[in-house]
Amino acid sequence: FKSRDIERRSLDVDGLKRSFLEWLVYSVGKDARAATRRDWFHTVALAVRDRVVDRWMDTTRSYYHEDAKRVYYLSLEFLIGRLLTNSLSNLGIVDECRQALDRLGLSMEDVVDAEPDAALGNGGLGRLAACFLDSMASQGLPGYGYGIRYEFGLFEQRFENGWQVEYPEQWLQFGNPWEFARPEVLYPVQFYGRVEEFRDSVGERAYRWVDADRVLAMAYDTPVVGFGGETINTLRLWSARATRDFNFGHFNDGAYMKAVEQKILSENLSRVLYPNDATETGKELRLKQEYFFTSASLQDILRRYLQHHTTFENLPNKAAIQLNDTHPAIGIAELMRLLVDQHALRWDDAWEITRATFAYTNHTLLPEALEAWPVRMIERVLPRHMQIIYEINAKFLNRTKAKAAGDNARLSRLSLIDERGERRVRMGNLAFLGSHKVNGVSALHTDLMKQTVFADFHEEFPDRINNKTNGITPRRWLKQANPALSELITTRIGEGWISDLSQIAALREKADDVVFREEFRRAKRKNKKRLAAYIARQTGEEVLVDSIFDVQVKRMHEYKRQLLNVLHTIALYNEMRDNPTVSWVPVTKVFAGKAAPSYHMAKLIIKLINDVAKVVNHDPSVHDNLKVVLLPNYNVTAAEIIIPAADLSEQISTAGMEASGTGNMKLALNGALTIGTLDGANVEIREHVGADNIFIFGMTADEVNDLRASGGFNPREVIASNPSLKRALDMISTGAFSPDDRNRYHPIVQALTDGGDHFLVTADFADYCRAQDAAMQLYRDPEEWTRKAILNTANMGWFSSDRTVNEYAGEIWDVHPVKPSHDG
Ligand code: 26W
Repeated sequence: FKSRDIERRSLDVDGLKRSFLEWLVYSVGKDARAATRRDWFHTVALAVRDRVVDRWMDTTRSYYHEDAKRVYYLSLEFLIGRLLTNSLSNLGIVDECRQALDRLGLSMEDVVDAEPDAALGNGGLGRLAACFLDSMASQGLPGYGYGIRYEFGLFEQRFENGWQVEYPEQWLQFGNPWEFARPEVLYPVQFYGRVEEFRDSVGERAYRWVDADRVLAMAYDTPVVGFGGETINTLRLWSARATRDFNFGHFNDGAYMKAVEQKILSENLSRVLYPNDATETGKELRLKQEYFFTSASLQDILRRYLQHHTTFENLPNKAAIQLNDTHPAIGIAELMRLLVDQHALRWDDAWEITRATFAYTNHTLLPEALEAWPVRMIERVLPRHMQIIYEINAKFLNRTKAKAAGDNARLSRLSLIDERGERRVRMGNLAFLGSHKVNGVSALHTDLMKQTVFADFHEEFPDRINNKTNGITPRRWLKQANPALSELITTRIGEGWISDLSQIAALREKADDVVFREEFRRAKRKNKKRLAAYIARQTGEEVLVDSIFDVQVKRMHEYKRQLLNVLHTIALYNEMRDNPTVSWVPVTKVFAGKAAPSYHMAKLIIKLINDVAKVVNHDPSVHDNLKVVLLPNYNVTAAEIIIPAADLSEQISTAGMEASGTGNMKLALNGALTIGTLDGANVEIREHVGADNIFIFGMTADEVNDLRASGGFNPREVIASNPSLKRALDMISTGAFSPDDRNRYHPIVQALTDGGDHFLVTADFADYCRAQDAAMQLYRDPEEWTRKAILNTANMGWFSSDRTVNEYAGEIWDVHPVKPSHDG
């Protein structure tokens, strides 16, 4: 027993190898001859998990013994991607594992590639949550992630005839070696029913929620390995389980099967992630998902708190709950319900505790993304919560200044209920009111929050809104994804940058070192070869490694303006055809991203990119100087291959519309130069990397605002005055890229012309082309390009999510690192 015990912890090559063989036989149930790559992945993951478990329990025990204040990050999305390389790297045993596999005749890459990508998120918001988990664990902060264990993650995207087609993402199909099922951690969550009023023991009016349907939330825990392996935190995801209680009426009716069917249906709650990024559909199942995981998480948080406390006044000193957008905002009403109805607190005390415990992060200002649930729906699904929301609203509106001033318009804007049309609950207002701090995710976005959606609330509560500019984890996005560059960096400045990215500033002086530049280019070239091979495998297209890799990877959305990039591509194609004797800088346009399945315009843009690629890539008159590729199924795993290989990073949203962006940070950290608008965090990236080392173009957020306020502009005039834009648009509209269906792109052309060009694509086109030309000219001078690329990497230290999380910890959560004791 003792020796096996040691075996499970051993971090050397021999110990790992013996563990692998043991796990393969006794847990996977195969011998080495019969094992598939997937069997080996499961084997290695289980052996690595062994190396984590003791430290995980130590960490949890230390938090418990110190009764440390914890932070709970409530998020409907965690876009974590693969975990094997991440765990090995944070444990510091990548090489040992590679050697152990080598001795077994296996390739580490093959084993790593057998892991499915955990895509429990749509895009930026979900990935941010995953970066925060890594940063909290890496800094010893007592942070828990709470979310849903979706059986199906974000859909798998394939292209069929150039169109996006969605397939279910069955990431759990072959089991998940990282998670621990906790069948004993089970909480009831109710829906529907009605509210009964009664008199409590002291004769006060009280309420209970009765005749409700019940579902159980069952916990699955995944260890979150911090860098260095000191702290191992927990990501707890809830899965819906049917209750065992039966409706006896059904038995008597002989409807046993019907009763069982109802139970089975209740498990649909955790079946699938909604694939909408920034469009709210108002579906009842979605509301139920939000309440399901929020209620289970709050019950769990209170249970943990009550291990050390008997009253609730200390809850805000022991728990900080961060709402990742409004998706868990119903938690404010739920905590009130738990405190008032179940624990008999007085309303005002409960409200004070609730507000001191919650904080809310806003991730978008797009009106179509702001959650507003119909009152009728909440009344039906969560009747007691609707009452509580009314009560919160009444008390708030009664004491606002607007009331005194008789400013009814302002009162109705502050109200939790939107009374225009069908009455709806504004979840953003609820989240704001129920939180002690509300933050935006970049300096510009936070300013715009104060000026737009939350202007009235900001006036009412001037200290509540604050900024926390997003960040990214340097472990996954530099160390793991870009071994070539990270090894080079470490040879020059040591490895302190991995846990303190500000140290990467030491590379600044290396920008003038001709030898370092050569090595930096060599690392980039290696990554570009890797991407070229990936492109060939995925699309069959051969691209020039020496071309500019011009990369736009993100969700497909009109505001992100992939169309602007496509129009430039077509204009460049025309120029190259018109001037075949000019020596062009070869360009490879790399696109990747998913469209929401119901977002027809975004899907049409995908088809357009594929159609343009087909024409351009097969036109011999451009001599391979231009290639266009749209990579399928963009996810964290694909990002790890694409981002380190990029030369140019496209961050070209209409100013004022991208809350922050985080892909912009990943690309710049990996030495890509940004071409972008002054939107989101691009503004701060420019400040850090220097205006000389970034290509900024286009209207500012203020200019966009003014233009729209003054009644917009006439895209027809802009188009008529720009021949290359006119020609590109004419080609699209006359079917040059869609000879099989010449009207296919009518909706796109329409939106850019008579539709008024809401996203100002035509308005920014000329300046975008100017910036693109400047980038192409600079690329002709490899030394100068590399110098700027190095300065990008060197100046991105501030954008570490360690810095972001520390700001949250100090200014919102008041949580502090805990050093786990590892001596039992
Ligand atoms: C279904 C409704 C809905 C509404 C909003 C789904 C998803 C959202 C998210 C807020 C969209 C999102 O991911 N926002 C992104 O958040 C990132 C992290 O803060 C920012 O970097 C991006 O700019 C922002 O678009």
